[in-house]
Amino acid sequence: MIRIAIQAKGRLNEESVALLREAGITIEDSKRKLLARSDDFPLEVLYLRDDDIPQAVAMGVADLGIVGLNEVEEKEQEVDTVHRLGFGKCRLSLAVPKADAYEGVRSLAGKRIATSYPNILKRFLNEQGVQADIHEIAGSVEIAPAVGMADAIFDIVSSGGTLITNGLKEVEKVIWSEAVLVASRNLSPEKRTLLNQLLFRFEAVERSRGMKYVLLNLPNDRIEEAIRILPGMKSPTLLPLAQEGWSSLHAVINEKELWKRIEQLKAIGAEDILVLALEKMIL
Ligand code: PRT
Ligand code: ZN
Repeated sequence: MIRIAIQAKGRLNEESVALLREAGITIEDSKRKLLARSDDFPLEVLYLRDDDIPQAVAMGVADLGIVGLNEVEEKEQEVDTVHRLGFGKCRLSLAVPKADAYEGVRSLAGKRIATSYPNILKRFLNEQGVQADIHEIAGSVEIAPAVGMADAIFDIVSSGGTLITNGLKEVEKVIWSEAVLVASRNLSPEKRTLLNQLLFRFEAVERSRGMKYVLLNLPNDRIEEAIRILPGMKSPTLLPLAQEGWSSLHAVINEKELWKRIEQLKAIGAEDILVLALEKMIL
């Protein structure tokens, strides 16, 4: 049995649950419970606030955790970051009021900076050799300058819309974050095996994201060209059709290039093109 801590509610909750589900791990629907068991994998889910996940994993209260890299870096707990999960992407940035002059990090010397991430900010300012007054606040950081609580802020930015709404401009992008899988450093061999099984499943899910399975028929003398249109494939599958001189070709294509490739394939004589959703890619 392995225990994974995920965010109880908030931005990472839904995608964390979805990732487990796509990896074939369903969890009893128990919004009110702190701990829930999976029926189809020896796994328990512990629902926590994201701030508490790094420590829970470091202490061994949970074996694994899904949490923003920003929290891992801030909490400075002894955990291993074993996999980047590709969702919850954001950055931690410094921002100042729009009208303020800004000429590099030195402009922040002696200023008061409001943040919920004092440790990351402290490390950054030390690296830059800049002394400033770090003012830790738990939330609504972006209003601090307008109410006279700070001269600058250091906070999470995603689209940048919140900064604009609050009359601020982003002046330094300090770290990039996304949801990561963290693991305790003292996993038993049994738990390490379960972690490896989980990672194998997560990777299969990630690989299939944005990919489509394409089947088409084409004349045999066009096969070479078709293979050139489908780069990156080790070797597409070819099956002879009952109709003399024709074959069926199966390939995996990234959704982003799907239409371009299909037009090229049509141009060389491909017919009866089927595009199917791809569930999992296991290599
Ligand atoms: O209750 P709990 O403590 O668990 O949740 P929380 O309120 O501390 O965190 P939550 O759910 O807001 O965010 C969880 C994690 O999501 C963060 O730690 C980040 O890793 C990640 N994440 C990704 C974000 C954002 N994007 C994001 N945009 N977290 C917060 N924001 C905020 C940002 O601070 C800004 O105020 O959303 C606002 C909108 O951002 P813009 O730039 O798109 O306007
Ligand atoms: Zn939090």
